[in-house]
Amino acid sequence: MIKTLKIILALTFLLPAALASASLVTIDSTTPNVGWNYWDTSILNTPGKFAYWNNRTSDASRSNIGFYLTGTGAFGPGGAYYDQRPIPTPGNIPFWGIDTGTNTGAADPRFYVNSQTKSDVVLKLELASWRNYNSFGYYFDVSDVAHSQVTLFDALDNPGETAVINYLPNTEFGFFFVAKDGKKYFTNSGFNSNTVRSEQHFALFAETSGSYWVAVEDTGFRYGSDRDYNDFVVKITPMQIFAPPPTPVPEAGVGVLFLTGLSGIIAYRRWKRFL
Ligand SMILES: [Ca+2]
Ligand SMILES: [Ca+2]
Ligand SMILES: [Ca+2]
Repeated sequence: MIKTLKIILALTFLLPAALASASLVTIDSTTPNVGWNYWDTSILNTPGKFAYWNNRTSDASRSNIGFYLTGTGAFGPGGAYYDQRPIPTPGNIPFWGIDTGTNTGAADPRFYVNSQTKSDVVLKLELASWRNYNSFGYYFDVSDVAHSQVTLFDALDNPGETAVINYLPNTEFGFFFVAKDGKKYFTNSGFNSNTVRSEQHFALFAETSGSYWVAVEDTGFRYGSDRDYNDFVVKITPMQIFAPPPTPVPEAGVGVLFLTGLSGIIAYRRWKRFL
């Protein structure tokens, strides 16, 4: 009995922690029918199938963002980009987009992020002939896009370099990208340069850990784009900056208990009754 209760107690502590990390970042969008899309690695065998980022690339074959995240194709053992694979490999994690109806798997033309913390950003991949020219950042005032842009990585930054997104309390923010040809892209694609307006050049993938990946396509869809979304890829990890104060332990002598929530306290009291 005690053993079972200990397991319940352990799960009670783990669950709020998991929920807390998952809720550090939310996605803001007013587009109908959007949500997280789950995908099977088999779609990668058929370019154009299901996901808007699943296309034939002009880099080494089988290297779009789906192959990168799953460490397969050109990112698998013996592949042309094996040494650029992510470690650990996040796998076929869900992407943000239309998730119901006839357009399931299509891009959401407008989305923002809302984070409860500041975040670590790591530049992970640049598979693009424009890699020494492109730049990337975020905009923190969606009503004043022109004056609220913060560049995180400029043209000569390379994979492995890091940056930080400052804590933006209760603020929607988006990402922007400036390509070699001067075209500018935003996660709200209505702000894009004239000739590429409303094209979604970002793909957002989420890990259960709370980290997320932003993958960018750097070429306008009417200007020879291959829509492989591997041209510029970052991993973003929210950092918990406000630790809740520790809850006083009601009685001494039962060991050190890290009770962080009401459910933990209730579980503890129920456990005590069995002693
Ligand atoms: Ca670069
Ligand atoms: Ca591309
Ligand atoms: Ca590419």
